[in-house]
Amino acid sequence: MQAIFARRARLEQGWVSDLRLTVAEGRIASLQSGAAAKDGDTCVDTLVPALANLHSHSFQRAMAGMTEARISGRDSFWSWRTLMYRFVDHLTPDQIEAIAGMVFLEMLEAGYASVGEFHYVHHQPGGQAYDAPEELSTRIFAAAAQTGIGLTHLPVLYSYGGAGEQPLAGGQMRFGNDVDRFGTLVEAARAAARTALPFDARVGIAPHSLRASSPADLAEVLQLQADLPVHIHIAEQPKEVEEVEAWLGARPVEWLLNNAQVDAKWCLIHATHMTNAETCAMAGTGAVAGLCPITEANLGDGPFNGPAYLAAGGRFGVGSDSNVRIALAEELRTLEYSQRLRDLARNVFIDGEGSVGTALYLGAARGGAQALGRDAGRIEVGALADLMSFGSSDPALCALRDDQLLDGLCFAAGGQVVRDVWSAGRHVVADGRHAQRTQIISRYRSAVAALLSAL
Ligand code: NGQ
Ligand code: ZN
Repeated sequence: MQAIFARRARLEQGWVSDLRLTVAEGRIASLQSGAAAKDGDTCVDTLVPALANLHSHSFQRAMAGMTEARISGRDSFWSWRTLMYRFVDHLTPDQIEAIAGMVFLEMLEAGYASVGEFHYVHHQPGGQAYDAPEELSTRIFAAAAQTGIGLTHLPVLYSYGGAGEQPLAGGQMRFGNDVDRFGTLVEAARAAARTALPFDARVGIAPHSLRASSPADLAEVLQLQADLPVHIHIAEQPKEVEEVEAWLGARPVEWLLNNAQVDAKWCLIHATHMTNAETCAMAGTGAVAGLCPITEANLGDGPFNGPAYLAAGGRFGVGSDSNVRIALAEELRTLEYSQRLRDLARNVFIDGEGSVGTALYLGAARGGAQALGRDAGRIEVGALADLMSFGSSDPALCALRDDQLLDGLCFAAGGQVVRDVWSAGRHVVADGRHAQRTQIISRYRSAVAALLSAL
């Protein structure tokens, strides 16, 4: 049985001092505050639940910084996507595994304990399946197993090139499956996950978006799903909203809520462009809004409608999506700042009064865990031991009271304050570093060098 001793910790009821926490079989077995440390305990400064990173396309990390030069009169999400598809055309299975390893390492060192990998590159360039259709899923599993991150794998159904059942084209050929072929892939991935990954791993499903699916396919694919997570990209860009409205006669979120049983196992990624009515209706479903603030800023998507959503009781979590940056506090800070810039106001992403950093951090911990189907996001007996420690003696934090520490973490400190991360009890980051950092980075360097020479 491992034990952690924390000078202070944020439990559900609030901050406590001198917490001794034991872990058995990946879960929190006991909690005692006002305790003394025992020999062999891992001693930390400040202990909080670790966040889930609920939305990632790991391969996109390797193109970070390559799409920031202006190439046409007006670059957009769509011109970024054209470049991304070109990049996809060259990735090999080894490269996909090496890049995912790097990304999962960075996520863990940033303070995330788990990731929702929204995985849509399934096939060879041109679209032919690998001998094992789940080949590239197993590459993601290998990266997760090596790093110890808690994986919720989300194989993606991507069947059409655009709204109205347009055919797939170019780089999209590697993504394509019909519902039958997708069902086979999901079954194979689930079987492989059982042997390759620890008990806390999950394999959900992800219809990519309304524009890459059809109403009939969506209804069929949702039958594959029992209680596992369902993720979908939705309403990220105005053009997508217009196209879906012209095709289906309703805005994307409006249409989805009217045509699928959206509930607490769903995660709606982005949900940027919603009317107030859609925002309130979505909040009422219990689904999680999967917000990706850094990527949404980078791609010029727009700000999420936070005030109306939170007032209606909506749940949210954060993801690093394109992985142009992997930085936990920066993700939360960017979310809040997107609201301030739009509203010309301060302290916006909170329902009611109080510490915005606490509302952002603990809200994202809860919502992220829900979206990944992880019994985590809080420090409580029985929950998965997804934990993060940070050092409060950092100059950016040393003047703060306990109830200000998460404000300091979100708005004042750099990522280096993160000291330890446990994922389902696996102590994957100690002293700010992952044990396999050096090997994972050198493998990544070789993989991207090979990829660049092929581009
Ligand atoms: C994705 N990215 O799945 O990576 C998409 C682009 C698409 C974002 N939506 C691909 N940010 O939309 O087809
Ligand atoms: Zn995405």
